[in-house]
Amino acid sequence: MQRITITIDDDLLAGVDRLCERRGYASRSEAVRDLVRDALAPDRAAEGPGPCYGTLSYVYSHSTRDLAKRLTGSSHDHGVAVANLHVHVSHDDCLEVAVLRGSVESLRAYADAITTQRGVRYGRLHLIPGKDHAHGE
Ligand code: NI
Repeated sequence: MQRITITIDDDLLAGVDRLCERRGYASRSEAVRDLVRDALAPDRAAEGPGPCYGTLSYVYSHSTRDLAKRLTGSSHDHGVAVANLHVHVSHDDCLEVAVLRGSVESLRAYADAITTQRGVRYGRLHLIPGKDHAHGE
């Protein structure tokens, strides 16, 4: 562990303190470490050897014509989705969370194929470095 000193304006620091309060971080340092980890995760996933993991979450309207069928088709074509969670959130909308495994490029391509479909909203890909353990960082 190294100690660094950073300069931060009052508003931003107030935001950090609110984040600590809301999420229950024991210290500002822990909050900042998590923010940096989050920011670096896509780069580290891309740099690391072997496959990475990710989650793709999105909401879609199952009443959009053939959308569910097309989404399932994309899953089969890309072969990166290893698990899926489906929740009916309202009469029209479904929330889907797919756990993905593969190269960063294949995960991004899959996410693009899904989230650009008409009727898909709030698509968000979260890349997670595959190889190294985050414990004790
Ligand atoms: Ni549903």
